[in-house]
This record gives sequence, structure tokens and C-alpha cells, in this order.
Amino acid sequence: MSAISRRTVLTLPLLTCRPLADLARAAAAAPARPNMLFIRTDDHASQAISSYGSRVNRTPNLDRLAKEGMRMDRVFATNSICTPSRASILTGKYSHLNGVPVFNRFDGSQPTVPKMLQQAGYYTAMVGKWHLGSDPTGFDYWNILPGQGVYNDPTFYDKDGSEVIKGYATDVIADITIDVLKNRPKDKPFFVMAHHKAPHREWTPDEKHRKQFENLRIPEPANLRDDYAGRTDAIREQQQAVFKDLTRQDLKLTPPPELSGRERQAWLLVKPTEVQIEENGVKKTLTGKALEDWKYQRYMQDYLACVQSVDDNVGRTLDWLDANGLRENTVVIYTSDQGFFLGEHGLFDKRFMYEESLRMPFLVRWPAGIKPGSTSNAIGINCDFAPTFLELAGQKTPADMQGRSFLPVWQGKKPGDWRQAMYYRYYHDPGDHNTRAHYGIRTATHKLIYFWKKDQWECYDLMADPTEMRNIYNDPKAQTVVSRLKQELARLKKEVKDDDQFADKLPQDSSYVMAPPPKKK
Ligand SMILES: [Ca+2]
Repeated sequence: MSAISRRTVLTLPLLTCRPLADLARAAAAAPARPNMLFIRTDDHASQAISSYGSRVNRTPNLDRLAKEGMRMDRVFATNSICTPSRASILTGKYSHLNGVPVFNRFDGSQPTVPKMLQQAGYYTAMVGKWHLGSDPTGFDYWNILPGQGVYNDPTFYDKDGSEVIKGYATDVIADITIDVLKNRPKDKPFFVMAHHKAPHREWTPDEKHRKQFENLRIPEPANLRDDYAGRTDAIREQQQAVFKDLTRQDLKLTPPPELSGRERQAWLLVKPTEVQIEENGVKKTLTGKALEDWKYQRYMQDYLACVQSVDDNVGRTLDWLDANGLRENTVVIYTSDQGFFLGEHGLFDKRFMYEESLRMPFLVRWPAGIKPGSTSNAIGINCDFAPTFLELAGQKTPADMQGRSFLPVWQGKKPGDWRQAMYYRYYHDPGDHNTRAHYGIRTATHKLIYFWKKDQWECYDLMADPTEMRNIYNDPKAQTVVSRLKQELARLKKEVKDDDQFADKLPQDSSYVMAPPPKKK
């Protein structure tokens, strides 16, 4: 007997002994399960969102989510790079258990939250940047960018093939998301993942927002010129410094017209120590500190312009939900796959366990379930997202998921057994930026980081030193706290079943570039 016919035989008697009218009455009496719209950007730092206290921009539409819902202040990525964080969100598991410590291919045959929601009767859809090196599984509809995708006239592909869609990626992803919402089956709750490319490197804004930011002077963070005194070798060896490592391409410099092909590409990848600019019709050459100042401005102007387009498009999506009767019982989440450095410690990119990179923005609106204008400082991790989605759908969290549902926190409760510390592990060493591998823990008040290949430690008192400038690891007065943190680190490492599975040998990177399938007919 085939699997299908066996299931039919087993389930038919159950259905026939419960009249359809009873089933309909039960459905009508139960509160409708909420819809979920999960909007995730790539590399959006919370310090570039005004409801998180941004000093560099205003994000009125993201602020709407905070004002009409909750702002979570301590949600952290467990491995602060793109592909691993995405894998943890889908599986509710750390990198060492879901098999994605770096930019390697995600095995889509493993259990994931969209599959479980689909099984539970949700309509599931995925739009935009996927970046997991394999095709999506568990979605009724998917339409994604190949690999990193591009900002202008992006190629998308689905199960039927690929097509170029004219326009700017952030607008196009919001357009497709709204179309998915319009065309969804109306007899099911929905789970829609809308994943933007923005504001990922190389931070290419659209023309409207580029102009809006091109002449703005962005305030510098106080530790842009951090001298790294007292820190370990890792921060001195990194190659993700705003002043040293931004390329001509990042800075949007124009190649000489005579160059083409490989020569043009090589020119764009140079990290310039001298730049010619034109100001009010006057040509000048920038070097030294003047060039450093200019590089920070160029970086931030483009990054923030990309964010502004995201903000506009989140507003457009919220307006559509509100105008279509979906405001009350739709959980709208805004987050990013991790944080980002906006010049803090002189850095761009993410990877390090320092706050700006570790912290994920997390804004959630759900009028039926969350008090407007609330905030939470409960320590959350990206592995908590899957259990949260499952509880919203009335489903149990599988025992092997490592996160915990946010629902009690959203309801303003503080469960006595909520986690007091989170565990972090980064593997991509040397990776793209010569960032040293490390693991560590963050508690409500402290952070301990261990660069295991170097056998070097950093420890920060986040209450006294929130910008992490003073490494107290060797401070005699801090030894009691350091030893307590070390014990807690060892305990948590064991609890999350990290047996150093990927400490020495890493799978090969493969999710960066993906050739899309052939064009649709
Ligand atoms: Ca990212």
C-alpha cells in the first residue's frame, strides 16, 4: 500500500465521524490565527533607526512599528553574518546544528519553520533576498534574488525560471510582496517573508534618495578614530576599516573611460589612498585626514540613502495592510539579519561580537496582541524567531529547536526562567575581512569574548563602558566578574551543544554568487 493511500484509510474514519457542521462551528469559535509579515533587511544597524535613538537619520515608517507596537532592545544574532543568521532564523538552531557556520549551502531538506507553518495550514511565501545557496523549501510561493542579487534591474527567479524586473530592488521587492498579499488564498492565514537586499554593500541608492543625502554632513561616532589600546590583536588585524578598506567601488568613484572588462574591475577594487574630487567646479586631491573624513561621509550618505528607501517601502506596505483590513490581526516584524558598524571602532561591516554588529533591530506591531509603544530588554536571539512564529500559529516548538517564543515578552510578562545571557560564535576567519574567529557571551551587563585561534580574551562592562572601549579582562579589580563569566560561557556552550563542530574545519563558501536558472519563456 502506498503512503498516500495508507494515510487516506487512516484519516477518513476520523473525518466521517465528525460532521462538517461541527467542524465549521469549531472554526468559527476559535480566534483567528494571526497573519505574519516578516520584513528583513540585510545589514541594517539599529543605530540607523530613529526609534532606536539614531543620530544620523530619521525613519518615520519604521518608527510607526515601534509606536504602534514594541521595540525590542536586546535581540542578538548568534553568528553575525548573512547566510548563518538566515539559517538560524529558519531552523531555530545555532550554526553548529543547522550546518551553516559560514557562506555555505543550506540543506533545505531539514525541518524549517515555513514547512511547519505550511503543514499547520498557513499560506507561506518568500520574496527577495534568500542567500542560502539552495532553493527555498516550505513555501507555497517563492520569488528570489540569485545569491546577493543586484540593486538595479534585479534578476529574480522562481520554480519556473528567471526574469529581469526593471526598477530598484527595494521598490521591486515591496511591489512583489504587496502582490503576494493581494493574490493570497483568503481562506488561510499567511506567513510572508519579505527580504530586502538593502542596505547591503556596495550601498547603491536610488536616484531620489541619493540626492537627498549627497550634501548632508553625517555626524561621526565618537570612536571613529579608535586606537584599539588595550584590545586584542583581532581588532588590529581586521580589514573592515572605513579609512583603509573601502574600495573605489564602495566610494562610487568613476573608472577612467578607457578601461573595460577585468582592468575596469581591478581599478574599482583598489582601496584608494588618494582621491580626486570636484567641489563647486574646482578639482582637488584628497589625502590623509581630509580623505578619511570624506570616506566616512561617502559611506554613510549611500548607506543611509538605501535605508531611506527601505523606510518608504515599509510605509507603503503598512498602508496597504491597514487599508485592506489586515491591520488588527497581522503580526508585522521588522528586523535585519544582523547589525552593522557605522564607523564605530573605525569599522564598517559586521562579524565582530561588539554591540553594533551583534544587535539586530527588532520592531513588531500586532494590535491584537501587543500594547502600542511598549519596549522590552529581554535577551532574545535569532533562534527565538521560529518558536515565536510557531506559537503564533498555535504550534508546539520541536524539542530540538534552541530558541524560545517571544510571546510572553510581547504580552509584557517577564518569565522567571528567561535567559540571562546569550551565546555567540563567529567562524568566517579569515573571511572577506580578515576577521578573527571568536565565541563569547553577552549578559545584561557584561560581555566576554574569546578569540580561540589566538587564545586572547576581551571583557567589557557594558554599564560603565557601553561603547566597549576598555578591555577589563586583565584588570585585577575585574577578576571575580571575569571568572564568573568564564564559567557561564562554558555552561552555555555546553547547553547549546557546541562541541566545536566547526572550530577547525569549515564547509566551503558557496552562497555568494549563484547563477540564476534559464530565463522564463
Ligand atoms: Ca547581512
